[in-house]
Amino acid sequence: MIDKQFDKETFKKSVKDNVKFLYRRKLEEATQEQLFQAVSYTVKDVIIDNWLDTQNAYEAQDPKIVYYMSMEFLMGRALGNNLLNLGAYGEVKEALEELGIDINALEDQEPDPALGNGGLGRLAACFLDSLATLGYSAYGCGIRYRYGMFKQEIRDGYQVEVPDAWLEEGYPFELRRPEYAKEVHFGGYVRVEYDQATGQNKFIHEGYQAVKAIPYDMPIVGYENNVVNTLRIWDAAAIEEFGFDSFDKGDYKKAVEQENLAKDIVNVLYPNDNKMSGKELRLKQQYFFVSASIQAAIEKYKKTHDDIKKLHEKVVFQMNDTHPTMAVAELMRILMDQEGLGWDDAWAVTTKCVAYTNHTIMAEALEKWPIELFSRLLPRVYQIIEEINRRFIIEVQNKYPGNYEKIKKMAIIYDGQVKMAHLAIVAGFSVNGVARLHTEILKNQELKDFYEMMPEKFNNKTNGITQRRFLLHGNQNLAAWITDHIGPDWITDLSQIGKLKVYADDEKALQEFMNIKFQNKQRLAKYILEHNGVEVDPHSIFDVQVKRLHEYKRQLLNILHVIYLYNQIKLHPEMEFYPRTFIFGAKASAAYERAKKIIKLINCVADVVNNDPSINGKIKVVFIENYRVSNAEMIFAAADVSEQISTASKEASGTGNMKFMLNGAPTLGTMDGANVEIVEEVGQENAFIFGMSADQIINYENHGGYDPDFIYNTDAEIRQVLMQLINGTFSSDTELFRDIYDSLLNTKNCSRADQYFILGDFRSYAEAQKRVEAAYKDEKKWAKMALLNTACSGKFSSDRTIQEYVDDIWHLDKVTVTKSSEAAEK
Ligand code: HBZ
Repeated sequence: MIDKQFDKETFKKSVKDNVKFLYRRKLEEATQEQLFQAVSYTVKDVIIDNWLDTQNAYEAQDPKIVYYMSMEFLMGRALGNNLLNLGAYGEVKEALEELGIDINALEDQEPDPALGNGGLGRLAACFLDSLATLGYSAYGCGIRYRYGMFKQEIRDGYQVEVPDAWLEEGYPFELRRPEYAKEVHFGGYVRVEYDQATGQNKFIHEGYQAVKAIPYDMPIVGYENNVVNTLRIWDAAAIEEFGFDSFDKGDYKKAVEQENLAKDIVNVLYPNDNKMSGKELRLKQQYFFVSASIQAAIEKYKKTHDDIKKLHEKVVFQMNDTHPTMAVAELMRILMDQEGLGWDDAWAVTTKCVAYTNHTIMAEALEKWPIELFSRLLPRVYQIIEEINRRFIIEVQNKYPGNYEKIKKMAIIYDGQVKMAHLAIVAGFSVNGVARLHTEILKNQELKDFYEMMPEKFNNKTNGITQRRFLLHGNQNLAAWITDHIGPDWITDLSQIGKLKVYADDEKALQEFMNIKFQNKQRLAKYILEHNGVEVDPHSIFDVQVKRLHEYKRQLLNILHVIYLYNQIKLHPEMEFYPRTFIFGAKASAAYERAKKIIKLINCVADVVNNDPSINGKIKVVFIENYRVSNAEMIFAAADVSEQISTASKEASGTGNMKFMLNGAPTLGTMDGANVEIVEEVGQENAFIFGMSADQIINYENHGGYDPDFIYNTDAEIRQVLMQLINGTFSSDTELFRDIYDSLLNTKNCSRADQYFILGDFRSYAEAQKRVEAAYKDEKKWAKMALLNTACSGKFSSDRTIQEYVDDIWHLDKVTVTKSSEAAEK
């Protein structure tokens, strides 16, 4: 059992003291924001003791460290999660009640640190939680964006992006560490000098612009194990503070330039999901955090180790997609230019230190940088990549003599571009996909040539999620119920949740399980009423699709099907129809016009359907504004149906699908990503699967033959739905949705009609939806299905995923942290 972290009375006193010293106020006078800050500081004090103990334990035990390099960490709120992981949530809740403070209201004060777009960033956050809980030494390495993911407002049905100034009030769970600042260099040129002494060339980078990288550390609290790891995110500052002496020296312009360069780099997260942004600033961001992180890692290593050639024994860099791939060249640069290793030694170390995770096969997401831009911004790094490429091409030639096709397809630099994935694969000792199907597609399609040449590197690591945030915190009633029935072990070992299977036919248990779901639906209904002004019936089926908006995720299929149902009900008012609430939540990338139009369409359909008295409220459509981690927790807990309807082969894994399953919502989905493994765990009979398979889709893509116009011409009901996009049914502006309509058919404007097979899968989807309705009507059957989804979700914990990364890729040492007597006395 964990040491007691909080004494209630001490805690209360500390909160009062903080209010006094921070704000010169009495508790009763403090605002909610001030209370949030004061409580958070009290919690941080306790965390800091554990943080120090963890550092001591790591110093004593010298474990291997993983550096999880990611442009994104979508952390969600910290206060509640930290309290839970400290094992202090209950006590603190009581202590706050005694002070007249409601812990939920306090938690709602916290901004969501939204330093990520979607799945990739949230995965990184789940991984950090699992690493700390399992007792592995890990750093998250990223960027402290001043503005994270934009806040989404819906005005007149349109998405409007509002800046997310998450740092405005001061973020209590971070620690500025200026003593660990690093310099990062951009631009300039490389001068080559022959070194008499060594007989080697020296490469000297000159004429560069320097930026200072200042780390901010956020604590990552393990679950009741005293471990506190670190998320280290870098802020940028000008090297020389802009000052009056700059005027004197006439360096005014230079000083301003430096200041601006620094400000720009960390200003904002690019809001793209699954799409590359070819902006110079993005490349700067990448190098900025990679260089600072690698410098810090090497510095730390050298404090206690002398042989840099053994770096890989203590350090591994995991690259979260290709965004940090510059780590390869940066590590080579430091090993050669600063540590004095020759190419072969540096390469031997680098290729044992870096590993790469691929998260997508979407062509538009694959990173390619023009060599002109790359070499101008990072001349030395580019030079190193050229040399890696030169040597790799020789290897390819040796393996496939005379086969120039191979070089064309596999080169790191080709057609005037640097291909980051190729660099990551060539240098990485491990290449992994994020679900079994995805990894198979990588091996057999996208990265086939690489797989054939180096099969030993390829492996699968099916994604996972942390049950501590998405059940223990997000669904506290269900969590308590589960613990009552099977004990608390599931919290750190989700495979234990399988013990719930014995309740699958226990009527009382099923009743209780569904009662909790109903309460969660009431909570969400209240939120919807407050935020959307729409009344929804918690007895209706809550059918939910929440995720980034992207054509491949097919929110359009969902809303077109809603239109189809609406038409059916209007045509046959007497037909039996179980009331349904279709809930959407999605941010669209700010520049993704069609995605934004789909949001407008959903809202226009909602307007018409929700206000048509003739359908008796049988269908409601709700678009939840500003979908993010904090409201996601509540949404998963309240969902009946989990919409996972991507075009097969396109969704690498999905992780929302796992969060719904954990919370007892069966999947309505295609055989894509991790859905395949979800169905394998829960059984076909407890999911609603439809649509073309990945093989069929890939086959169509490779050979043509798919003709949406045929479906349009032969299926009158589908045709009616499409016509309604352009005949004024949902907007008096008949041209508003013309682009969406055109995208589905072979019109002159469209090169690939219905690229995501929406019409192709429509009937199959509608039929699966019918099965959902039939199953839901049978209350007992549904309850059993829902409970079995929770009970079979054991595989999808990020604890399992992380243990696989540790066993197969990272080979980390497990550490135990005991509380020091000094901290325990407090
Ligand atoms: O990574 C997602 C995949 O789409 C999803 O299937 C998977 O579950 C998840 C975790 O593995 N990918 C992303 O979220 N990708 C991005 O957000 C992204 C952001 C910027 C880019 C490219 C991709 O330049």
